[in-house]
Amino acid sequence: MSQDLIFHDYTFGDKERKEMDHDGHFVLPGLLTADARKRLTDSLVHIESLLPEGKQGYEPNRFAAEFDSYLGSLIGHPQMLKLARELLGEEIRYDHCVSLNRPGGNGGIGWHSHGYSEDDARYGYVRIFFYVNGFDADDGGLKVVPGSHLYRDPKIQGRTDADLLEGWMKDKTHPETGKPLEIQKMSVPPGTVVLMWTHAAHAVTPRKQDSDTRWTVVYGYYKPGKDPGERWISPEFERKQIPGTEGIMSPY
Ligand SMILES: O=C(O)CCC(=O)C(=O)O
Ligand SMILES: [Fe+2]
Repeated sequence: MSQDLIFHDYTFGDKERKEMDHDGHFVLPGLLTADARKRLTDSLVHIESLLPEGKQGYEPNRFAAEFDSYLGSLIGHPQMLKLARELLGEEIRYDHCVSLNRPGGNGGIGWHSHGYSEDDARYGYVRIFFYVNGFDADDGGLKVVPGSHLYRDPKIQGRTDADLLEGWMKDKTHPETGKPLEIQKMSVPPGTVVLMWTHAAHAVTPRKQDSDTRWTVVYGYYKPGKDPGERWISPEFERKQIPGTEGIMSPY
């Protein structure tokens, strides 16, 4: 491989696939190589340094791959493409690359889901989160509701856990088991990659005041054929020739 490896070896076979389809997400603990973690941290520090000068509507965090060549190079990295294709099939498109750095005191984010192809489950959309330095459940920690993605509801909302429990989750069960849906609070080691179907309910707990920054970046890919809505990609970047991205930058 001409590029440096970003992932250690991993297994994503039938069993793992079933688990992802059942839960809505799949965790690959410590998947990122030490080299990738180092370079990602440098890139995410770089993005953070650009924020004060950032232009509204074209923010360095929201268009992160356009402001940092290493982050841009990962869109078409052979291991990234292999992973995205294992999830979505051969035909894939890039949607966005957003830095999700959360410094000490960051408030996290409330419960929500995202959308794509609500009417046809054959068209998948996946977020690939790189949790470069990991997180603890109570410190910038990702929370999920296994099975919530099966409702394909792009508008799940809840400010707090209680809001979600009394709101969207009320009386809802896992469509495959019939058991009540439950909130799951995750803790993951450095270098963890989390895969998540777009309709999965998720939220993030606040980062503690005295904690260091949680370094995170996410890449979104989907199976083309449906309207992807507004993609966070500039027309210039869509046309840019980045090795490995041939054919995956257009919306359809
Ligand atoms: O910061 C995170 O861990 C999750 C952010 C998020 O909800 C997203 O990128 O869709
Ligand atoms: Fe989200």
